[in-house]
Amino acid sequence: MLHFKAIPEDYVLKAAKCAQLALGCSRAAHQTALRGVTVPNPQIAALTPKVRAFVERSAALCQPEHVHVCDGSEAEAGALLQVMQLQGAIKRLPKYDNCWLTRTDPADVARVESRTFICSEDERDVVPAARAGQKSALGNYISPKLYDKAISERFPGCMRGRTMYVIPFSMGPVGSPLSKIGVEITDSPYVVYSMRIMTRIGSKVLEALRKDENFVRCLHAVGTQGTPGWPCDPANTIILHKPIDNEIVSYGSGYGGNSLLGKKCFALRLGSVIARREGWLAEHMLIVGITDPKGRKRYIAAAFPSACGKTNLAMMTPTLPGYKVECVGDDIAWMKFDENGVLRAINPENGFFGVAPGTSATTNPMAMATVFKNTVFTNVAETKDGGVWWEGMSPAPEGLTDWKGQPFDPSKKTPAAHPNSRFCSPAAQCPIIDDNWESADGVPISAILLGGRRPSGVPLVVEARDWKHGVFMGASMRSEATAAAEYSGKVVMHDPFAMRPFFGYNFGEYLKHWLSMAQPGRHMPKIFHVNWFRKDEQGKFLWPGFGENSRVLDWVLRRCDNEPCHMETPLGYVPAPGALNTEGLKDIQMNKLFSIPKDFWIQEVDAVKKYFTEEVGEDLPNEIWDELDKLRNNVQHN
Ligand code: OXD
Ligand code: MN
Repeated sequence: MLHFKAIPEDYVLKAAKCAQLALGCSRAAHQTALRGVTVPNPQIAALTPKVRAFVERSAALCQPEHVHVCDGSEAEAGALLQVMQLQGAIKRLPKYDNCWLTRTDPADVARVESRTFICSEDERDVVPAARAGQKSALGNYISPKLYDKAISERFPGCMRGRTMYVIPFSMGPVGSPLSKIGVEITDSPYVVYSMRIMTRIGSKVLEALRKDENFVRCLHAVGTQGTPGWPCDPANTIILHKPIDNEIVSYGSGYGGNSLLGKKCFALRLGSVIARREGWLAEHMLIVGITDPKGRKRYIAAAFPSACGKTNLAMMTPTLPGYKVECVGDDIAWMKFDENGVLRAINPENGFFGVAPGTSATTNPMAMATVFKNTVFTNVAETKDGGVWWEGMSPAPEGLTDWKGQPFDPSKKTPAAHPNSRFCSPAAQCPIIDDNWESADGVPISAILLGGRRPSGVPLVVEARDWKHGVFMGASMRSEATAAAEYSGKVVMHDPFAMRPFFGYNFGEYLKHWLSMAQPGRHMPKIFHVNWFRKDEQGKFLWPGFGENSRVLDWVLRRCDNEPCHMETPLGYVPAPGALNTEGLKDIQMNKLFSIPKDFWIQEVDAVKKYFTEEVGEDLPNEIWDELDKLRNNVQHN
């Protein structure tokens, strides 16, 4: 709970009345409107007592000039765009339909993992045994005392002179038994506009709250430093989660996962805690539907770290004849076994916040067909005809303006678009959005893929022998760092289940939770590890990737049918000779793609052992130690 002093009785009513005028009217007009207003605002009246209490406490703390409760209407969206243009926060991209460009402060361009914390009374709730009292790679702990201090040092008066927006939002289709509701309070119209793309917001959510009053409280403020169009406070940025209170508090950054609190903070960090409590899984996974040439449709979920091709796989254009891919989601899956023992998944999001660089008509034509309407682009380059450009889209056109607003000089090494530049587009616009993407029951999951960027040693695809082995594969995942967070360089990092930055609780307990999913009567999806990124000695990719990954999916689905098209290796099952359809592909060096170099794997086992020992310790389930021993043994006797 946040504690603040009481506020004058009619403060919110006055501010809310003013908010009727807030979007697009002058400061003087607001001040006039604030004087002596007593008429209850219908939006305020629509708030449930708990939401209203949260709004009042937040207003007392942040002292905004106005409060605006978002109804999610088109008129409101138009007004927000107007406000942002006046503030210099966005500009229209005349080349497209309702598309906008934002340039952030250059110091606020990615998630900041080092300033992202989980709060609990007991550190062990958050950090595995081996790291208690120390810095952990698997969870940043903050005590309740420091949590309160962090808030009291940043929030008092931080919205003075600004509008405080109240965004009721639903993660998942409104009313689905798998969905959850949040209320985000923010002083950033960019966040409001992005949240209306990324989640379902407004009056229909308030309506749902009347049936079930529970919601996650999300408080966000950008701070008072930064560039004129992009206020932020990089020196004091902090992202706090308190699972016990269903609370998220974020200060100082307007960007992506730091500020669109439904995404990483709610759907993954708090989501993973709620999922464990309620017996389901909240995962960093895309969800995709695949129809095979026989017309049978299956769904798979896939966990890859940030910027490793989740959006590309989720919208893949298969090259294998007769296959069709449809997209349910590109980043997050909430999955629960139903009463028939089938794992069913929803995409809790409503839009794509995709990494722009590398997206092109060749790599992801469906994303290209999605993003040029109703989209907010952030930190991409601008073309002289009012369009956008990023590295990998096409040859660089003349006359680009780079992501910092400067003329682009191709002779310099710096990119025109920031490597973590993004598009934020409504999912419904994707030409291959799945018919069931908003199904209240979710879609049935047949297989789970895990993977990362592994330039050497790791085969194209390996099937886990069973669920336990699959959980071990997830626990030992590693991947090259990307630009989605503050890391730099091509260092290979441990990223278990692609969740390292997103665990809401002790990773050892997370593994136990995954292991506990295997229960009699349940149809356990098969688990596979894939690696599209293996390179040869010259640094050239060994596998063409993108649409050609349909060949791997074909094998995966045949394995889901228990077709005996596999063979055993020390790592698990791989395609039997000739079983992976490579027809029509040239120069594929299958021996290199699937080789299992003994020295590499002995080192890999050592690295994973070191990681488990140093980062997890006694919280690591015995089953996972057993699997590691099995792997070591298999590799040594290979
Ligand atoms: C994302 C991420 O933005 O994983 O999806 O960083
Ligand atoms: Mn992600």
